[in-house]
Amino acid sequence: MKIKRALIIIGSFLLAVLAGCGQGKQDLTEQQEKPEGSPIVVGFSQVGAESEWRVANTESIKRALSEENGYELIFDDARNEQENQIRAIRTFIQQDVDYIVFSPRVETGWTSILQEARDAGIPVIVIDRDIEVADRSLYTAYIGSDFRKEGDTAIKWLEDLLQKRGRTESPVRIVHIQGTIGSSAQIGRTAALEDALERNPNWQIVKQELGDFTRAKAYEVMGAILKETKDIDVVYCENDGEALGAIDAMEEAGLSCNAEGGVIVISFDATKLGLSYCLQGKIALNVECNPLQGPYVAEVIQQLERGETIDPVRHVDEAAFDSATITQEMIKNRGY
Ligand code: GYE
Repeated sequence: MKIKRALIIIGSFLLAVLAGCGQGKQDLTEQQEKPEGSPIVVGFSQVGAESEWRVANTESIKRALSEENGYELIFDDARNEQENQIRAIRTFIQQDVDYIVFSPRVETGWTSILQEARDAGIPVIVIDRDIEVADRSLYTAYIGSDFRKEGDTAIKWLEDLLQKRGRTESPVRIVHIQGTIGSSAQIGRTAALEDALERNPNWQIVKQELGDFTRAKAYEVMGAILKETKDIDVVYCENDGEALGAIDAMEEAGLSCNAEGGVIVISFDATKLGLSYCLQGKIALNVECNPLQGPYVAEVIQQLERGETIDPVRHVDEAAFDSATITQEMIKNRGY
């Protein structure tokens, strides 16, 4: 049964319970009962379409929250602007949707709009990147990745490889191409590298540049770096798009990308395209970041509809792919 409907039917007792969970409508006087069997209305603010990962994420949400599955999805693409996301969420509140789902561009700056959603009694589910708010009860659930863990997986792999090769003292020259600054994906993946720099004094950052999670930007910044130096051991890219752009630029400059004596490229996402580069050996390690979050969102909504307690934080399962062991089979069965 829908939350709004349940509130109307069961009245103040259930309201008190739900209000205690920070999820119920605060003011019942203006609520209209919805006819039985009407769809669950969800407003979804997607950050943009900057990468293959993002496109797969959008598709997954659309597929899970489809009309056939009993939803009416109002989709908004924020074109990578936080202001647009805030505007979209405000519109969802005005439309009195049943749930708001959004994938935040950056972690900060959400408190007031989430207060508005809470005042309207609309549960908010944050997906993909997380947010930072003093009051955690401003959102009902978070579904996404553990980005710090992803970064640590990549770094541990690099440390092991360099250790095996006896590269513990000679300088290891690293180019770092970052994702959208202030996004959880950037923060976690960057933090893992920065911590590793502290414990590996022979690791040196040649350049740290902004790639904004796009192939075009990474191609541009990598091209500029290569005009200054080609003495590079590792390129740490914060997603597949950036890795592909950096590889394009390196190959044009005559560098070879591979873990066996060439430039070691590290990437995140493990999209089909990214993994095909891994299979060719051009991406040495690709850490998976699972964009297929639609089924998880649908599950949380269904649990809330049934009035069940939900997991406030849900991290999706993720693996990593090494160019030395990846097979065509692994890529073939991939959903994105
Ligand atoms: O890695 C990148 C996308 O937030 C996990 O954003 C996401 C990142 C993903 O554009 O490709």
